[in-house]
Amino acid sequence: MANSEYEYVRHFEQWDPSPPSNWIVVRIDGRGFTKLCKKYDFAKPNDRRAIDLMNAAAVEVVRSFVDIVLAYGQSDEYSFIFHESTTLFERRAAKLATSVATAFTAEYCMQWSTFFPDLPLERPWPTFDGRCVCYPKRKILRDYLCWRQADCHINNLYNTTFWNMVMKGGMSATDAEQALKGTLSADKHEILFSKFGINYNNEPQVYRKGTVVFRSYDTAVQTNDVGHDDLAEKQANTHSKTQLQKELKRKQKAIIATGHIDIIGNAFWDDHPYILTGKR
Ligand code: DGT
Ligand code: MG
Ligand code: MG
Ligand code: MG
Ligand code: MG
Repeated sequence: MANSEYEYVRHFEQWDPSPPSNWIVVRIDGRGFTKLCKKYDFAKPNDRRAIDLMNAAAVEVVRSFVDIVLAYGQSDEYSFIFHESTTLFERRAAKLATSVATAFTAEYCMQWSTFFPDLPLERPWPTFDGRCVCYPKRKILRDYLCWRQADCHINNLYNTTFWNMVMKGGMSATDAEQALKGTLSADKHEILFSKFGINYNNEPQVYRKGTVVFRSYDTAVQTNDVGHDDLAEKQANTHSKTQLQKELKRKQKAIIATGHIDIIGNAFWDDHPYILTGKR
């Protein structure tokens, strides 16, 4: 088709592909959630309804983007890991980040009433920003996830101690903040135990570890999941389907699992080697 005289404006657009063979992390984060949590009176330091809503939205995002191999969330943020070989949107950073952030925002708002049945969502709607970061090696991607989970731990230990000092200990926020200044992890454990009888290590895993979302190919689960029609179709199509189509179908059939698991150590990765290798 002939170009119009206006066509040249296209050249002003930025082409922003993520470099090849990099793991692409899209991290979304709630906009102004400090205010939002106050407005809707979220429980402190953790509101289980809010966390469950974040996780429900993340599960749907993982379901709808088959190239996401794992997601990790805590507080008002979620990191979605796209496989290093993804070709989605020609790996364009803005397209990936905006598509994930808007899908997450839509899910979060749609499912709000399920988790907050007595609290109608008013304007301003919760929204999430999104950014892409590329990691050229599995080791660096693992370190990225360690960073986010360590952040979850550090913040949760601080917030748990702080809010116990304020709500149970009757301290003012300023005094509690002052008292916690310069304290180490062990000091906070000690305050929680000696003053409030709380063993921090017994606090719910969901608060201490955050949430991991991934595809599970547990054979027992899968067998139940695959109906007879599907099996017949599978057999009939085995030879005509390309490897890629089969792989896609397999991913679509997988169970989207969530867990409040340690991802800093090796155990989780050793148990689920296919997540980063793609091999099963
Ligand atoms: P931003 O991201 O720059 O727009 O600013 P914020 O306000 O979203 O701040 P951010 O993302 O650094 O920190 C998350 C805020 O959300 C922080 O103030 C703690 C709050 N928050 C997250 N989850 C909970 C919860 O379960 N309960 C309560 N009370 N607050 C929470
Ligand atoms: Mg922020
Ligand atoms: Mg935020
Ligand atoms: Mg945040
Ligand atoms: Mg279009």
